[in-house]
This record gives sequence, structure tokens and C-alpha cells, in this order.
Amino acid sequence: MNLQNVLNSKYDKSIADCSNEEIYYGLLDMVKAMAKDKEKIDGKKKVYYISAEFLIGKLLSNNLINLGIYDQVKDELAKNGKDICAVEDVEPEPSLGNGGLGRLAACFLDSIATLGLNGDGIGINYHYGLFKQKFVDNLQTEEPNGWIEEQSWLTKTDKTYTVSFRGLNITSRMYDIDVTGYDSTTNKLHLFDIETVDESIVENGIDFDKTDIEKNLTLFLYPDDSDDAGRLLRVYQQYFMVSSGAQLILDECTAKGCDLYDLPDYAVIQINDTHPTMVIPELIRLLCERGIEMDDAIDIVSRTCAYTNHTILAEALEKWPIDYLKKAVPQLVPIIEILDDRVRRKYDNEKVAIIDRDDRVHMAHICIHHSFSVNGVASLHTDILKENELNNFYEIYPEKFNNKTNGITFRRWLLHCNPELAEFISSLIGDGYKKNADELQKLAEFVNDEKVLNELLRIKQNRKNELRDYLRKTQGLEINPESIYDIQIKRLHEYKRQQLNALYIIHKYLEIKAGKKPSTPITAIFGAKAAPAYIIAQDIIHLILCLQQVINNDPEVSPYLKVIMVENYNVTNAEHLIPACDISEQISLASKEASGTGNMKFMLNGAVTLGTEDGANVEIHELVGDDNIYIFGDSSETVVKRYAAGNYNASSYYENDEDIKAAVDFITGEKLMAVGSEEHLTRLQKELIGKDWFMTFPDFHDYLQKKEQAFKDYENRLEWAKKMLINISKVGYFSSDRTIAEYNKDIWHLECWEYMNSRKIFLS
Ligand code: 26V
Repeated sequence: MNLQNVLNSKYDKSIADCSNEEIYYGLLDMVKAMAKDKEKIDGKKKVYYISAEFLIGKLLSNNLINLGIYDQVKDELAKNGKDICAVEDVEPEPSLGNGGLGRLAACFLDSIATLGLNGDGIGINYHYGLFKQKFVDNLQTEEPNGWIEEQSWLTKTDKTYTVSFRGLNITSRMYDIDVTGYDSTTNKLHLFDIETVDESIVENGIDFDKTDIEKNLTLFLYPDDSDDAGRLLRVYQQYFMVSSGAQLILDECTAKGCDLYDLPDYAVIQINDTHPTMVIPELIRLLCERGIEMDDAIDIVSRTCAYTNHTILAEALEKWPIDYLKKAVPQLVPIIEILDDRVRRKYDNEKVAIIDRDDRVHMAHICIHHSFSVNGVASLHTDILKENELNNFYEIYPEKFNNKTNGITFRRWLLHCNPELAEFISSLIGDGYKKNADELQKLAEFVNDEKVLNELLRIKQNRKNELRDYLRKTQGLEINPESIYDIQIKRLHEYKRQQLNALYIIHKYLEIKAGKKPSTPITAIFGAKAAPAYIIAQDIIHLILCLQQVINNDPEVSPYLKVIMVENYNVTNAEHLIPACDISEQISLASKEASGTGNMKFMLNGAVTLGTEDGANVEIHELVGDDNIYIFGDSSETVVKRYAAGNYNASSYYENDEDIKAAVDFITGEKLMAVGSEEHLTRLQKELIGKDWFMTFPDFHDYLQKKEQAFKDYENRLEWAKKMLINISKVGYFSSDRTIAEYNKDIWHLECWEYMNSRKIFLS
């Protein structure tokens, strides 16, 4: 198939005469047709990865790479005076996720297809993804973020199901997005939608009537859940997804001749966090409807489902008031009551109950009792689940618990976003690493090769120059490509501690003002969206934006230190930021970040981590060794103990430490108050002094010290390049191909396809 032929029949035009839009739509058709040719007949057993979020990002380049035609298309366009990047710009980004959890689901689909495994995604076709962020008066504002156009990656199918809510039957329709494997077969992401969505009910930013389910059910990703109507809508969305999904799964299995008693031989349902939990009672309900006894149905479903936990933060663990379920999905309530009753009869421990004394349903508890596998997403996280958060369950079901350290797809996070680095690696060790990431270890032999190290630095510099151009073009921001790019990009949350980084920046600013100038200039770059109802997160964004204004406009300081807050951080921005990074900020309070996956993306692109011993940072540290990472801060044990003792006193740090006091006082000092809002800045300062729940003060000095050390080490360019090279050489473990091979080996047990064997990867 060739692009010119496609455009001839679609528009009767030559490539040269087509607009970038027309070329994009032509490529859409072409990719869809090629992907279809790579669909395979389902094997007996299939994994259904069910998730409320799939943060897939733009798909054009990813699909061209996976189909093996990226270079060919790029050259053909170039020959006709067209630039593939300009065509990529036409594509709207589907931001169908909040952050790590949704992006992980997207990486997993890529790897499932790449390994040739039989597996599809199941989710919701949100018309608006995560809001578009705009900064006005140094504050975040939110706008709707649509992505569905007349022609898109979605293909409407003729599959429809009825989903019943109290007093309301809704027709759900399945739309499919092709998931192309890298040099492999095509799987599907099934997104369910309703026909009656009404985009005109959106008003005033991202507000809308939360009560009109027929109009709003699939309108927005996770609507603001600060009020009852919003939370209830979330229950409607979740049930809509799982009921549609469960019906699809049973249809597909019965079509393959499955006797429903043998469901676990045909299907494994991987539940991505607790959002899809209702698939458990829903499947039980459907099996009973088809004549299976309740006890048998519960047993069958419990052998079909597997659950992944992605957080230990109590506030993020879903507990739905039973009244919500009675209002929206009364048909599930008796089943959940039976599940609770069985647990209560078996275990005399309130902490493992499904419905608590306040009549709230603990979704994670349903998952743990009724899945055959429970996994955490990094080694430390799984240990904390076993020893602390889920210890009561671990005592009951030790055999269910296992760790699956997260991974990322190297197709998007290296081949696509940093082709020059990928090519350089190929020139050194061959192409094998693209299918077997472990081969990156071969790079270690070049660790003393100055030519190689200099080339690595040259490529990094190219990315840094490109980021300068990109930020100038898209955001009107000016940065110095000779400076150190120190980057923290992730959802805004207090536990991730963007505020600690901000305190460092204030400290540095004060030092420069006092005449202590860094020998290499520093650019501190942030990208983060804050949940609209999360007040302190909004305040932290405000602080960073105010710092940006004050510092960048101070001629005494800005040659040495600049602050950049990138607007509307999303997958597309990440693809420009990550390859350009020197220092990767992974500074969550130890024990709080389940894994992190940005840390792996930076490592892959030759950034060096500055981080706490948290999440997958611990495993990065183990792999690269002390000399190739900057670790600081209290350990997770210390943190857990301090919380248990309940004696952390932020104000005594503030009173007794003059550096901390100076930085915190600056927040409401003259300079920031002149550009910022008193309300926001005062509230944030009060929160830090009075609470500092995520313990930035105890880690402050160690953070300063390790950061200064990193800046100093950066100046010895060859030594720094060694650190970069070692990081890249050790990153193979974090390929999502490895993660998925482990899921398959330990949990899913799907047939391994021939080419997976022929690649001889991760199967031992
Ligand atoms: C959700 C919420 C919702 C309510 C307010 C506070 C809050 C805080 C955190 C969350 C996170 C939900 C789960 C999640 O996204 N976990 C992320 O999953 C990634 C993939 O496993 C992992 O790399 C991140 O460390 C983890 O935070």
C-alpha cells in the first residue's frame, strides 16, 4: 500500500497538492487498512485489560513505527515537499487518562500486541479527555479537551449492549482502536460509548450538568468528584464500562465454544486499579442469569480476575457509599451483600470486610477476595502492600500476592521521541535491542570510549536545542540550551513534592541574590496539571508560576537560574521534554510513589535521576549503582515509622532551620506578593508550616546537597556522559515487554506465539 495511491482515491490529488490535514486523513486510512491485515485469529485464551483510563497519546507515528513504514512515509513526504512533523501536528491528542496509571495501560497494550499475545483493552470512549490547562494570572484554568473528529482512529462497530441502571436502560456501542504491535500482530482497544452524549451541555470551562446521565455518561474523563453528583456519575461510568465489557467477554468466550464453567480457561481479566471492580459482581450476576448457581459463579469469577494495585494513598482507594450503588446499580447490591456476608462468616476481622460499618463498599477488598492474583507495581510498593497496607489480606492469601515492576514501551519513548539516539545505539550494538531491550547492556563496553561519550553529549545537546525551539514556538518561552535542564513533569500532587523543588528554587534564588552564582546556569522545568478541586495543588502551581515571573524577570538572577512551567503538560509535550533532560526529578516522599514510570522514560533517554528511595527508583538505584544516580532523603521505613508515631512537627523545622525559614518566608514576601495572590500564597505557606503532611522539611538539606553535587558533577562532561551511558545500558529491565512477559508467565498463562519464542525473550 502506498500513500500516493490512497490520496489519489480519497482526494484525487498528489501528495504535493494535499494539505497536511488531507495527508493525515490519508495516512489514517492507510494505517487502518494495514493494521487490519495484521489481525490474527484469537487463540483459546485472551487477556482483557480493563481500565477506566488509556492515555494513548497521538497514534500516527507510533503506528507507522510499529508497522515498519515510518521512514518510508517520512521520505515520501519529504520528496514531495512535506514534513512529517507538520502532519503529526494535525492529530489531536487523545488524553484519556490522568497520568501514570493510564499511560501504563497504553504501554501495556503496545507490549501485549508486540509479544503477539491475545489481548484487548476495554475502556470508555470519553469525548473529552483530561482538561486542557491554560495559565491566566499565574493560575491554572481548565478547558474542555476534545479529540474526536469526523475521521479518527475510532472505528464504529456493530456491537451494542444494553446496560441497565435504576430506571434507565442505555444502549452501549463498541468503538475500536487498532493496537499495532511492533513488527507483530494487531490487537484492539475496545472503547464503549452511548449515542446520546450531548456536548452542548458543557458550559463555563469544564462545568456541565452532572445529573443527566443520558447526555453526560461518556462526556468527560473522571469529572470533578468533589460533589455528590460528580461521584455518582463516576459510579455510572464505571458500571457502564464493566457491564459492556463483561457482556463482550462472555460473548467472545461462548463464540469460541466455552462452557461458562470453563471461563478461566478462555478469559483472564486484569483489573487496572479499583475503577473496574464492579466487573466482579456484574460477571457473577450475568453467570447467574445464565443458570449458574451463585457459589459456582463466585468461584468462576474469582478464578478469572486478577487485580493490580497502583497506590497506597488512603484517599485514593475507592470506597463507595452503598446508597450510591443502590441509586445507580441496585442489581449489584444483593450480590455485594452476599460477598460481604461470606467474608464476614469466614474471617472475624472488620478490616477485611467488603461493606464497612459506615455502609461504604471497599472496592479494593472486593478485588482482593475475588481475584486469583494481586500485584503491586514495583518491588518496594509490593513489599509495603504485603507488610503494611494490605497486611491483613496478605496473611489470608499470601499466594495471591506478587510484584510486577512497571515498564514503558521503548517504541514511543525512544524510537519515536529520540530517533537520533536510537540510531546511534544501533550503530554501536546493532538493532537487536529494539526487540530485546536487554541487549542494551552491550553499551557498557563503550563506557571509556571518548568518541562514543562525546557523541552521546552531542545528541543530548541536539535535543536540548530542539526543546528550546519547541518551547519558543508553542509557549513563547525562552530558555538557554547551555544551561542544565532539570525537569520535574508529572501530575501535581503533594506527595510528589513539587513544593520541595520550589523551595529549592527559592533557596537558590536567595543565594544568587547574595552573590553566590552557579557556574553552570540552571533551567528548572515543570509540567503538571492539578485536579480542579485540589486546592493545595492549585496553590503550588500558583507558586511555581509566580517564581517563574519573578525569577525570569530579575536580570541579576535569570542568567543563572530560570523557572519554566510548561502549559498543558501531556503525552505530546512529554515526548519533547524527556529526550532533552539532564536531571530527572523523582522526589516523592519515600513509600508514597507506587512506581513512577516517568523515571524510566528519562533513564532511557540518558538523564540522570535525582530521587528518593521510592517506587521504581529503588530498582533504578540497584541497577545503576551509587555513582550513577543521586539518592537523598529519609527511607520508607523512617517515613512509615514517623507517620505511625504521629509526632512530625513541621513548625519546629521551620523555627529552627534558617534556610527552611528563609525559603518558606519568601512565599509571602514582597516579591511574590507583588505578582501573586495573597489567598493562594498564604494558604500554601500555612499548610507547609502547620502540617507539611508529605514531610518536605526533613528531606530539604539532603536534597540541596545531592542536587548541588549533581550540578557539580555535570561540569565534568565526560564523566557525566558515562553516567548517561550506564543509565541507558541498564534500562532494558524497564521495557514493558519484560513486564508483560512476566504478567503472562505468572498470571495470564496465554499461549506464546511463535515469534515470541523466536525472539527468545524473557521466557526463561
Ligand atoms: C488518585 C487520587 C484520586 C483522589 C485524590 C488523590 C489521588 C492520588 C493518587 C491517585 C492515584 C491513583 C492511582 C495511580 O494513578 N497510580 C499511579 O500508577 C502508576 C502506574 O502504576 C505508578 O507509576 C504511579 O506511581 C502511581 O501513582
